[in-house]
Amino acid sequence: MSSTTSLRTSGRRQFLRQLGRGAALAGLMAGTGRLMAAQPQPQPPQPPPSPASDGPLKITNVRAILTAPQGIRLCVVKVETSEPGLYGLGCATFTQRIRLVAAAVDQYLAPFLRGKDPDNIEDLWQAMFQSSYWRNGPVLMNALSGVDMALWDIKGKRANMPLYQLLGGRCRVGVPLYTHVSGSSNEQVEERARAAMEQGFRYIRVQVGTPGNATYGASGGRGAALPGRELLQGHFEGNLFDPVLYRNSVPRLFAHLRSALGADIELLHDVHERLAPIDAIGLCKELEQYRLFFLEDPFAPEDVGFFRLLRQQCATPIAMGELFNNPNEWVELVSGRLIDFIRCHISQIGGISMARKIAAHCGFYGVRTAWHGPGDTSPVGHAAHIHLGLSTWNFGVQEFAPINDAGREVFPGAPQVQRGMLFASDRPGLGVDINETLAARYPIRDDPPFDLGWGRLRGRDGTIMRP
Ligand code: GCO
Ligand code: MG
Repeated sequence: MSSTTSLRTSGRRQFLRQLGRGAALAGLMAGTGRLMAAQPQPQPPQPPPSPASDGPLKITNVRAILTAPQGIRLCVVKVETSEPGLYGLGCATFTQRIRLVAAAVDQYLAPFLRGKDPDNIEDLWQAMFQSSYWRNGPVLMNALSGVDMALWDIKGKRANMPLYQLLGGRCRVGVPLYTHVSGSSNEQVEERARAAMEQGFRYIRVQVGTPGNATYGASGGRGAALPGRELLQGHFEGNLFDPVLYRNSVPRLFAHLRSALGADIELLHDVHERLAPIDAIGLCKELEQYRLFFLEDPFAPEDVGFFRLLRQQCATPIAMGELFNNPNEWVELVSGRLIDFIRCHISQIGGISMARKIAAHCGFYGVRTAWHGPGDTSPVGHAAHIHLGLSTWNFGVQEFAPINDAGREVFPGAPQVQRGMLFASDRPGLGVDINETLAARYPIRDDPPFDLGWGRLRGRDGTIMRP
């Protein structure tokens, strides 16, 4: 071997070691010719040691914690560091496929992250994102988001500041929430909406069931009673949903609520992508007179092309985004001013780092934030919403699902609602902890009725409907 070849070979080895990737990657990339061009890299300057430890701060472990204190399966990522007692938490809840997220965290991200500097959040984000080559799917994005939030939590703890301070400081005192109100009749929805108003909520999402129809977000039966149900027996399992019954029930609900509750309360509604696009357009037009705060998910993410048509026809404010996980899904919807509220699930999109970028992008186009905050968000995730909500000027409203006593025990510092708002504590970082001993007392269950409930909504002729 000539000395030049040996120099090149040893430089290449050093390069691979620096990348921490080894022979497998070399094999994968051998055909590209990129490695042949690699020259020995100069060593980067060493970062100053962390004041609280002997050497530079390092990630020592990363793991997924699965728990279900409220019966809903939650995934929290814990990132531990070389500084004793310094760790961060993030929400990675994709409840429908939660064990896959845990595997992505434990088996892929943990070995990738161990030994790295937790301070370099953006760099680690990009490295994790690129590390699977195929990217932007919900499993990997949830895993990455959980780590991202945990890194921000660590940074807040290191700075000894609540996270909103690092995100630019407060734009408001608290974060106004919308609450969910549903019922099996318009009168029941009205009664429950009044109770929510008495508790101080100024934004209320209303959903009404129609008897026997498996309407999203409302009681009224799982579809068993709809005439024609027996035709499906023996052919298909599932819950019956009739879009016509649903479509007709919504304007009646809003007519009732506006006459009963007046014009001053903000009302919202979630279509949950359940109508054919043209029917959703018709619904938006009919609802315009009731002045909704927003109507959510009128179209499925696959049908975003209809937003332009909708915009030309009515001024019902539109919220969209909980199913998004790829920038291609929101960039042009926002810059085209085709929606009014972005409501991504922040553990689907890349955590706090990506949520900040989205919020900033939206700010230029008059689009406000309304991050997705259903029951399948951990208290750690809800806390992230508070810090984003406090520090984002173009904030709109925040969704929140109540946390029960078990949830509060498992997650000390879990956010508390006061008069329809959430407030940040002065604890550093996200401000929510996890008691792992208690979390283990609420193990997640593989839950066939829940798991199989998704993907078996059927129309009267047995056709699969959107969830
Ligand atoms: C909402 C959502 C949720 C989702 C749920 C899926 O607006 O709150 O639509 O209820 O259906 O998060 O797991
Ligand atoms: Mg929704």
